[in-house]
Amino acid sequence: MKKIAIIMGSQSDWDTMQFAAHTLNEFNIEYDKLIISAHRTPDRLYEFAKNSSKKYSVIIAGAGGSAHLPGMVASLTIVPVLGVPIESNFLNGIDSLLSIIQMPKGVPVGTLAVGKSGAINAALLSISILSQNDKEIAHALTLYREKQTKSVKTSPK
Ligand code: RP5
Repeated sequence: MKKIAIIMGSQSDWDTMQFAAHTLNEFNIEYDKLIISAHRTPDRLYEFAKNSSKKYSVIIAGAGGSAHLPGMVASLTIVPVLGVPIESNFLNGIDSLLSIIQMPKGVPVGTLAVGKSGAINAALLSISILSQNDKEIAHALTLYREKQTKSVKTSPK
């Protein structure tokens, strides 16, 4: 089975992107985690994206600020790209969010929430995509949702 790729523009993004990795671990889904910067390592980006369809079924891409990594990767592959806007110092991630979400028509990036929630949901959405062709993953995701539902108390403490 093809893996998931978790890519990020910088080491500093790992504080957020580790939550995508933890979530994939919970489901025993194999992934690679890679630092690929669109502006600092453009050749690495090109190499990765051009070969990505051989190895990966979904790419989760975290980036902050002028966050062009997810869009650039999406321009070079038809593997689905899920973008996670990293919470930046300047605008708390609004800059990252708008950079990733505002892809002009033709090359989509599925954009998740800013920060930890986005990283976790990018992993869950990847799992949901995989579950369409894998009954075991579908079952695990259904159990995850049921457990989550049961964990919600009817009244606050
Ligand atoms: C982006 O610039 C990265 O995705 C990161 O969120 C941001 C800041 O990077 P560092 O200066 O911390 O390496 O490319």
